[in-house]
Amino acid sequence: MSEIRHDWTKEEIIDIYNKPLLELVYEAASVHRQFHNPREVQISTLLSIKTGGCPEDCAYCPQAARYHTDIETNDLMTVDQVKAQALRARSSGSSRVCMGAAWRNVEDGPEFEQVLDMVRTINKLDMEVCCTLGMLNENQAQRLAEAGLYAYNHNLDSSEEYYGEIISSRGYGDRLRTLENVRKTNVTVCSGGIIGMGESIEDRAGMLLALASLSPQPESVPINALVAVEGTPLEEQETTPIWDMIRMVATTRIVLPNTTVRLSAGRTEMSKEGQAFCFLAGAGSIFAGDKLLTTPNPDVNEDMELFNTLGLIPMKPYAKGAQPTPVAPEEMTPAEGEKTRWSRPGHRIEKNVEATKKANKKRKESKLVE
Ligand code: SAM
Ligand code: DTB
Ligand code: SF4
Repeated sequence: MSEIRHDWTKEEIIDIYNKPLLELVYEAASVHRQFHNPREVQISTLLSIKTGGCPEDCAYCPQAARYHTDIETNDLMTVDQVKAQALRARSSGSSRVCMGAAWRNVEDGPEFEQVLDMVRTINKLDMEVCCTLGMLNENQAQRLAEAGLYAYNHNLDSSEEYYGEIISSRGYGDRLRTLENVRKTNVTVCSGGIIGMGESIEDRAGMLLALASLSPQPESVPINALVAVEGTPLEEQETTPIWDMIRMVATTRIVLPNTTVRLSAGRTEMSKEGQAFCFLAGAGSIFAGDKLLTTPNPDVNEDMELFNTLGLIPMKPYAKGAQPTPVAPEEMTPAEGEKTRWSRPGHRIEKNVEATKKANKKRKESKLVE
C-alpha cells in the first residue's frame, strides 16, 4: 500500500519520471486503484468571467495585455450570464464550474462582491464551484469560503528555478502565500502547472516536489500541456509529445497519490489513445466544453464517446462535507481481498451518457429553433 509522503527528493521524482514507460504507467495505475475509483472521472467546465487585459507577463498566457494575441477581451460577466452558462454546463454532465478571471490579484470592492454572488448562485444549482482569480489575501479566501467555494485554482506552473524564465511580474513565494491563505479555510486547493514551455525534466520534478511538500497535499493538480498561442513569447514552442504528458500524469499520480490529477489544457492536440493512456496513468478529471478560457477544447460529445469506449463514468457533484451518493453498482466493488482506499460510489455510465446525449440533442434543437 502506498503512503502519502511529503519528503520526496527531486532525484527520486526524476527516477520515477524516467522509468521505462510501461512500468511507470503500471505503477501509477496501481497507485491510482489504491486511492481512487479508477472508473470515475470528474468533469469541470471552465468559464472565463473576465477575459484579457491582465497586467502580468506570464509568457504562456494569451490574456496578458502586453502581448498581441487576437482574443476577445471582456469585462466581468453578470451573475445572470454566469448562471445561464452553469446550467448549460450541468446539462452536459459537468459537476463543477471553474470561473477564471484575468486578474493579477483580487481587489476588494464591487467586482469581488459580484464574484461572491456568482459563487453563491452556482452553489444553489448543486454544482461545485471553483475560482481562479489570481492572488488572494486571507480575508478574501475566507469570504470565498463563506460564499460556498469548493476549490481555488492557483498554479505553481513550473519549478521555482524555471519560474523566473516565464514570469517576472510576481514570484514563486507570492503563489505559495496565496495557497497558504486558501489552506487556512475549508476551500480545497487546486494547484499544478504547465509542461512544454522549454523546461527540463528536473524542472518538472521540481514542481512536483514543491506540490508534494505541501501539507496537506493539494486536493487537485492540473497538468496542462502548453497551448502555444500566436503573439505570446512561447508561440514557437513545439507541441508537447504525448509521452511526456503520460509520464507527467503518471509521476504526479505516484508522488501525490490521494490527489485528483486533472488532464487540463492541450487535449485538442492529443489523440484519443493518448488520453486513454493518461486515464490509465491516473488522470481523474478533465475540463469539458468546447472552450478552455480562451483556447479550444475537444467537443463534449467526443469526450462522452471516449468515456463510453473506455468505460469511464462522469462523477456526480457532491456538497462539501456531505457524503457522496450511496454506493451503488456491483461493478464498483473492489475484488475480494483487494485493498483500496476509494469508497466513492459509482454512477451508471450508461445513464449519464444517455442523459448527456439527450441534453445535447435538446440544446441543438433549441439552437435550430432560435
Ligand atoms: N489570473 C489567474 C492566475 O494566473 O492564477 C487565473 C487565470 S490563469 C489563465 C490560470 C492558469 O491557466 C495559469 O496558471 C496557467 O497554468 C494556465 N494557462 C494559461 N495559459 C495557458 C496556456 N497557453 N497553455 C496552458 N496553460 C495555460
Ligand atoms: C488550469 O490549470 N488550466 C485551466 C484552469 N486551470 C483555469 C486553464 C487553461 C487555460 C488554457 C489557455 C486558455 O484557454 O486561455
Ligand atoms: Fe494574468 Fe493569469 Fe494570464 Fe498570468 S496566467 S497573464 S496572471 S491571466
